[in-house]
Amino acid sequence: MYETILYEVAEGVAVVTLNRPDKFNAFTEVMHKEIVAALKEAQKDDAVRCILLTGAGRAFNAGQDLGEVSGEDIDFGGFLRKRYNPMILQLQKTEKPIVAAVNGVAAGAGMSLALACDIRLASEKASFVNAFVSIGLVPDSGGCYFLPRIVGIGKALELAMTGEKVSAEEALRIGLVNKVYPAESFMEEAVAYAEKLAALPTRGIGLIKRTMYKGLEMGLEETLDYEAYAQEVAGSTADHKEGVAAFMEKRAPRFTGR
Ligand code: T3D
Repeated sequence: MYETILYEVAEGVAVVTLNRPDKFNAFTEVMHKEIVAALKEAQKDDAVRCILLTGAGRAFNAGQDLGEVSGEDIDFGGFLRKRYNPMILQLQKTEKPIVAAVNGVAAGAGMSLALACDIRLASEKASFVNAFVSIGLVPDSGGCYFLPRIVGIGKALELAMTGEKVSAEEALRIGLVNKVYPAESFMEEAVAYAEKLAALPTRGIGLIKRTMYKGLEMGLEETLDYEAYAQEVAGSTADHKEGVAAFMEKRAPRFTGR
């Protein structure tokens, strides 16, 4: 059904694999559209309670396919607004946890894509390259938004201005990724991590995601108010009732995502 990605659902997890391995999974117009479509499909499907985004072959994603644009006179603003921005906004709009399983290099907008996911898991073979500066460009696709929020402005400016490669080990040290796993068992570990998230209260997690990101933009009073609203919604879910019942009955909860 998709040309440039693979989409598979099992055990509550939709695995979206960027699938142009010979081009390091670089973005094309079709891939942008398909990622947005896959995220919408996962959002609608009650069987999906976590999304795992990864790359086929050696790379996670190398940003824009430069072969697709070289020699073209590009309207960069229009290009980004039409192709990249809707993808990044769709990641944010998806009220389910999105985990990036960074299997190899994430460069340019591929790095931005990983940054826009909620959690980043890295193979010990992964690396991050803010490659924009090497071709005279500015971090896009949310790179100027997420990178300083994740690693702090000092490190973000350093990575963006130098374009230097960050290893998985260094990425863990600076908080760019949440966990690093051995390359041999990486996908098993990443899927197991996603399955654990998928077994948690999905609506509550969706509300955590929305409220936390909103909190980045709001003052304390507004955030407190939004938390009160989000708690009203979370407090009315079956998973909240189940969580409390399980605690009182001293048993493990069985969350259904409702
Ligand atoms: O129009 C616009 O540009 C606006 C949009 C901007 C968004 C952006 O993402 S701008 C940034 C674009 N991306 C880059 O500049 C990264 C370019 N690639 C690299 O710097 C390096 O390839 C990597 C750091 C990603 C990996 O280096 P390395 O040494 O591990 O691998 P390699 O040998 O350079 O690449 C392996 C293959 O993937 C190679 O193909 P080949 O020679 O084996 O047939 C290479 O051409 C291909 N590849 C890697 N990146 C891209 C790519 N092909 C097309 N587009 C790419 N971005």
